[in-house]
Amino acid sequence: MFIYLEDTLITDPKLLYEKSYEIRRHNMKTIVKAKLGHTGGDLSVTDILTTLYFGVLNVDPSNPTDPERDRLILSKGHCSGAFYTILAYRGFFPVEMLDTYEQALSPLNGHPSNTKLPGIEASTGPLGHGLPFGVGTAIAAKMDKSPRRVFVITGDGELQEGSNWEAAMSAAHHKLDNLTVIIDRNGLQQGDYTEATNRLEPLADKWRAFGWEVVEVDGHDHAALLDLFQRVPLQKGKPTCVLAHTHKGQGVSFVKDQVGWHHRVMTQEELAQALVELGEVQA
Ligand SMILES: Cc1ncc(C[n+]2csc(CCOP(=O)(O)OP(=O)(O)O)c2C)c(N)n1
Ligand SMILES: [Mg+2]
Repeated sequence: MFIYLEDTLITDPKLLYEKSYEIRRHNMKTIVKAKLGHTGGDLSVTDILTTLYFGVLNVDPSNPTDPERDRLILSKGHCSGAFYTILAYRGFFPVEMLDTYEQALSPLNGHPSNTKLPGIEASTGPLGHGLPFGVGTAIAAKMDKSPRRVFVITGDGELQEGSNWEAAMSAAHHKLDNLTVIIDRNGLQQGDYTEATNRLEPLADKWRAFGWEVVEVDGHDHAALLDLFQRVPLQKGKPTCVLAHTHKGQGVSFVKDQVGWHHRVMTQEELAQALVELGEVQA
C-alpha cells in the first residue's frame, strides 16, 4: 500500500496551491466513482483544509492520538470527500482507501466518524455540532495548560443552526484564544443562497458582537490563509473568527457559484472537462 507522507510543513504558497489542485482532481474522481458526494462544498473548502493540514497544523499521522496535537474539526461534515482526500495525502491512511468512499462496510462514510479512521477528531454531519464540540475541546486544552490549538470549519448555511451562537457566546465568555472558527462563506447552502433562505449579514458584526476577533480573507488565497493561520490568535483572551470568502465549486467553471451543484455528481464527460480545468496533464 502506498502512503504519502509529508515530514515537514509546506511554507511555499505555490506548493500549497499545487497540492490543493492535486487533491481536487483526486476528490472529483472519487465522487464520480462513488456516484455520491458534495461536489460544490468540497471544492469550496479544499484550499482552507490543504493550507491547514500541509502548512499549519501540528499533527503527526504516525501518532494520530498524540495528546498535544492540534485539533481540526470539520463541522461541515458533508464535505467528507475533500477531507478524506487530504487526510490520505497527509498520510493518515493509504490513498488507495479513497476508492472505497461511500461503499458498504467502508470506514469512509458519507459523513466522517472519529471511531472509524485516524485523524478525525469529531464525528460530524448533523450541522451545528462542530463549534460546540470545539469549545469543549478548547476549554480542555486550557485546563491542561496545553498550547494545543483548536480549529473548527463551518459552512455559512450551517450558521443558521442556533447551537453555533450558544457556542460562540460561551467561547468569548471563557476567553478561548486557542479556538479559531473558519467560516466557509460561499453564499450558498443546499438549494439556494444563504441570504435568500435565512439572512446571515451583517455576519462579521454578529461575531464581533459575540466577543470574537474577526478577520476576513480570500479563502482561496493560500499565501493569505497561511499568513493568517500562523498568526492566530489575533488577540490575547479572545477567540478568532476567520470569515473566509469562497466560491462553491472553485476551480470548475460549470460548478462555480451554481445553486444546483450542492450534491450533484458529474457525468464522465463533465469529469473529463473538470480535470482539464483543474490542471490534469493530458497524456
Ligand atoms: C442539522 C442538519 N440539517 C440539515 C442537513 C442537510 N444538509 C447537508 S449540507 C446542507 C447545507 C449546508 O450549507 P453550508 O453550511 O453553507 O455548506 P456548503 O455550502 O459549504 O456546502 C444541509 C441543509 C444536515 N446535514 N444537518
Ligand atoms: Mg455554504
